Amino acid sequence: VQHLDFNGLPAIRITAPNGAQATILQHGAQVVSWIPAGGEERLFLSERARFEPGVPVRGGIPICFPQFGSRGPLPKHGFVRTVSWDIESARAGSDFATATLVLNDDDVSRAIWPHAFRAELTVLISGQRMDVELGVSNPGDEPLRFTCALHSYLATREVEEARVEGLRGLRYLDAVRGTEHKESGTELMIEAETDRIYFEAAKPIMLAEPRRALGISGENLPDVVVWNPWEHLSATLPDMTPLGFRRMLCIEHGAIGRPVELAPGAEWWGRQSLVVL
Ligand code: TA6
Repeated sequence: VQHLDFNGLPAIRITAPNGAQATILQHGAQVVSWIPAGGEERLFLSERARFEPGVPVRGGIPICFPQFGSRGPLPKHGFVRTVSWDIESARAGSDFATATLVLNDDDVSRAIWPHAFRAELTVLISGQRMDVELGVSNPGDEPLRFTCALHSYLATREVEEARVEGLRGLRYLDAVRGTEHKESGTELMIEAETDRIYFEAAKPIMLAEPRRALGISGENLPDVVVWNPWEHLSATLPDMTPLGFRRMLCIEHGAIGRPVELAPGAEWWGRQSLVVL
């Protein structure tokens, strides 16, 4: 376990004995790099990402909480992605490494969202796999209600050559057009701006590229967002390079369609797992 400065922000790097490695910023508890054992970087991080307190970092796995997107009164994607989390623990075992970061409510959070909460982000890497788990507990005396997502920017060599499999038959919201559909294809290809929320995706998803593939599965995170800004939207994002959109595809498990309700004293967790296939 190594503490480091990552473009000016404090981070920790966990490395398993088999060489698998992940780097997590305290800013947003955001995973910004994952390299499986003997492999290559699997997360996209924009070359123009900004690394400043209060600003979201473009790439890696931002945590959207307690609101996904603009589906409510809070700032877009909530507020935990732009504040500093504490490192609770980090260690390596015989074939894994893990770290947990925590965030509790404080004056700043209560001014935005007037609730007591405790959030924990645990990253566990083994050879070819990374589990990212968000845990939330309600220490207050009123119910908590939230939506969330693990907004994973997966690296692609060339997004137009990638296919997303495992979505067939799912109901989805096409957020580019504002229309609802049922997925009829066995493979989704990314050839234009794509922003979809697939609901109740029970089966694993696969991101297939020529000569490599990644399996993506969720537990307690029933919905899956697929997002690529493509050329025009990307050009309006100052933290993306002109060709950056070709090197990424966001596939994000979340609890979006049905908010999570936590009674006083209750706990919840949701996990997304990435596996090199
Ligand atoms: O997850 C998809 C999405 O909600 C898109 O609509 C897009 O706006 C994206 O997130 C990125 O949001 P951001 O606030 O990080 O620019």
